[in-house]
Order: sequence, then C-alpha cells, then structure tokens
Amino acid sequence: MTRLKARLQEKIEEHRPRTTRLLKEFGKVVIDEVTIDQCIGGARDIKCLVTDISYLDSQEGIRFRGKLIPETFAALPKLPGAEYPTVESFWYFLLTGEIPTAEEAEEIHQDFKARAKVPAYVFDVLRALPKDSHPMVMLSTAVLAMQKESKFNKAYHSLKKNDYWDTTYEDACDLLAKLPEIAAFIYRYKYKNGDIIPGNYELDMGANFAHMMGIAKPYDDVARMYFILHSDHESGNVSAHTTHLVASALSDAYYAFSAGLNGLAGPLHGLANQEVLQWIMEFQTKMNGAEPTEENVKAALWDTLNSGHVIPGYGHAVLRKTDPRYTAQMEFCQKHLPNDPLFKLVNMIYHVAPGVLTEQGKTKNPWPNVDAQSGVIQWYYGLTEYDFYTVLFGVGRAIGVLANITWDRALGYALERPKSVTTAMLEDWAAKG
Ligand code: AMX
Repeated sequence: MTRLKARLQEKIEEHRPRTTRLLKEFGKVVIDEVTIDQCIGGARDIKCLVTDISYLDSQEGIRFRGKLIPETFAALPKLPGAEYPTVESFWYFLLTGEIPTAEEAEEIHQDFKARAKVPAYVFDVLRALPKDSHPMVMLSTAVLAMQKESKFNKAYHSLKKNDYWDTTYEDACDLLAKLPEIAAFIYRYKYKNGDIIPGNYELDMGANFAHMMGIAKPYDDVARMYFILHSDHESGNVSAHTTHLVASALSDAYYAFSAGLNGLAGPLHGLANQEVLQWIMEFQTKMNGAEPTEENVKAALWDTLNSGHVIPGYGHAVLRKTDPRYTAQMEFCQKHLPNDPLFKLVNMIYHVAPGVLTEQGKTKNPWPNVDAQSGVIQWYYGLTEYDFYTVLFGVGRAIGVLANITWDRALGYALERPKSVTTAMLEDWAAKG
C-alpha cells in the first residue's frame, strides 16, 4: 500500500465520527431555506452539499483544503527547475489535506506509472468515432469505454459499505494515471495526422503530458499549473455535481466522471475557454488586420450582448470578483509572454468588459472567470486548436471530482434525490406569501 493510501485510510477513520455525530445528534438543525427563485433558478446558493476538498468564497475565490491558490503553489513540492508543483503532490494534498514530502509525491508518480497503460481497445473506440467528433465526446467516450476495468464495480457485491472507498480510490488512481495519454492521443490523432508520441513515464504527469503533446518547455509547467488550477471549485458546479450525483447511485468512477465531462462540455461551463478563443478570433477577423482599440472591443462586446449571447469568460454563479484562477494565469502570462498580442488583447478586454457588463446590468458578476485567460497560454505554446481546450480542463477537473467521490464513498454519502414540486404548488405558496 502506498503511503498516500495508508494516510487516506487513517484520515477517513478519523473523520467518520464527525459525520456520524452530525447526523445523529444535529440532523435536524436548519442551515438554509429555499425560495421560489432558487427553485426555478438552478438551485443557486442553496447549501445542500458537503465537501472538505475545496471551498469557494465569493470574494477570495477557491481554497483547496484551506489554502488559496498562491499558498497551494508555494506549499507543495516541486521538481528541480520547475515553477509549479507536481500534479502527483497535489493529488496527495487534495485527498488528505496534508502536504506530501518529495518522497511521498514520488511514490505517487511510481504508482501512477504502474497504472498508466491505456487498454488498446480505447484507441480502437476513438478511431471508430467520426473524425469530426468534438474532442470532449472523444474524452468522455474513452472514459466510459473503460468502465469494464472498474475495480469497484467488480468487487461491489462482496463489499461492505465502509469499504466502498478503497476500490473507488483504486479506480480514481487508475483513471487519473491514464487520462493524460488519452487526452494527448485525442490531440495528436485529431490534429497532427495521428502522429502519436509514446509516453515517457519517467517524467511526472505534467512533463509527460507536455512530451506526449509534442510541446517543449515550459509547457510542462503550463500543464502542471493548468491541471491544478482547473481541478476543483467546490461541489455545486455542473461537472463536480454531476460526477457526485451519478456516483451517488453507486455508479463507478468511470460512469460518474464520463457524465461529469459531458456537463463540462457545455458553453456556460468548461466549454467557455473554447468560446473565448472563438470570440477573439471572430473579433480579429472583423478587425481585418487593424490594431484593436478599446472602442472596437467595446463595440464587439455590445454586439455580442445585443445578439442575445453571453460574453464568454465573464461572470460566475458564485464569484463576485476577478477569479483568482484568472489572476494566476495572468501572472504566468506577465512573466512568460508579456508582449504577446493575444495576451494584450485579453488584457484590453479585461479593461473594457466589466464596464460593459455593468452597464448592461444583468450579470451579478461582471468580472472574468478562469476561462477568459486560459486559451491565450495554450495558443502561445502552439496549441491553437481551441476546440481541444475543454479537454485540458477535463483532465484537471478529474483530480478534484475523483478525490471527491472517493471521500463521498468513505463517508457513506447517500443517494442524491432532491424533491421536485409543480408550478401550481409554487403558485399556492406564492399566494400565501
Ligand atoms: N455575458 C452576458 N450576460 C451574462 C453573463 C455574461 N458573461 N454572465 C451572466 N449574464 C446574464 C445571465 O445570462 C443572466 O441573464 P438572464 O437573466 O437574461 O437569464 C443574468 O446575467 C444573471 O446571471 P448571473 O446570476 O449573474 O449568472 P448565473 O449564475 O446565472 O450564470 C454563468 C453564471 C457563468 C453561467 C454566466 O455568468 C455566464 O453565462 N458566463 C459566460 C459563460 C462562461 O464564461 N462560463 C464559464 C464559467 C466558469 C466555468 O464554469 N468554467
């Protein structure tokens, strides 16, 4: 057993009495109420999910296990010469809430190496799909195709509830170890004439992904930063919630994560990173080679709003300030690509868009989210096929949602089953005031 798994087991055993006590002694304590607009309006803000992996504050943004993004980057072990921590060390941190030593992180690297081989049938399935399938369809299909590998599913009938987490953790590690190769395969197969670069599993996950994508340094650090930043955003967002919901039926990690990816593929969620680049490219085409100005950007933003569309990369269901994930990527750009024209344009949009959205007066948050900045970095390092960007988000998101469903199983979280009401019932409540 790895030190991570042993530590996780201890943590789970320490934690269980807290959940049991809350349920037994305080189960009927009221923590929220539900209004009609929340009922119709996507359950916004209703407190009805529990996770200790991350917490999102509307002002300060995400905390992973209590740490803000800069604190997370500073605390975790890094490889010599790397600016960002390894994904492996972050996996340890998300699962246990503790900072691993370099040796503990390396043990995960070796563990993932042993789990990394992608079954050949996955590539056959991907090759059988129409070549113009969206890369997110390919990623989700590949994950689903591997469901027969699930250790949880195989063991289910002989397991006791308290043991569910063990094989879920195994499935999570198996899946996580394979995802970079699957994602890189999709990229090279679809956009590089099938010129596949075999993995080098001596490298950590970020560096190996960069290697399989065929992109030179510092893309290894981009991959590490990107996967960590996109990993988790507490439990209510569509991809995390979907993964949790599907897993709550005791569907295994493959079914659950594939479903989560399908939610991530929506333009209001993870696909926004693709939409941002598409918006910028269309804007540049309209500019016909002329230098962008704040006036032109403003006019284009209004055109988008007036045509009934959202400005991609702006707004958020929870955040009410600039997304710290945006800021983290902006700081990377300032350091590595300060004079890049696309970066300058994104900064120009940042100066203009919040004012336009505020003037329009609809959105509760006129500030940029993670997706407004992320494509610029990818584009700079040669990854210009922007319909691939959500796949990168998906690989990162796996880290968070898989850690979450492992803990869901450990704490015996119930089948999720909220209650629906009819419009007539809402009208009755409305009449009673
Ligand atoms: N452009 C235009 N209008 C926007 C807007 C934007 N960027 N953000 C919100 N609005 C509008 C909403 O569409 C809504 O209009 P309606 O009343 O006509 O339906 C109104 O403002 C109120 O919305 P809200 O309460 O501020 O936001 P929300 O919680 O309903 O939605 C989100 C949040 C992210 C879906 C929304 O801000 C949006 O569509 N943003 C653009 C897409 C995007 O960037 N998504 C990625 C989010 C991060 C992620 O998950 N990756």
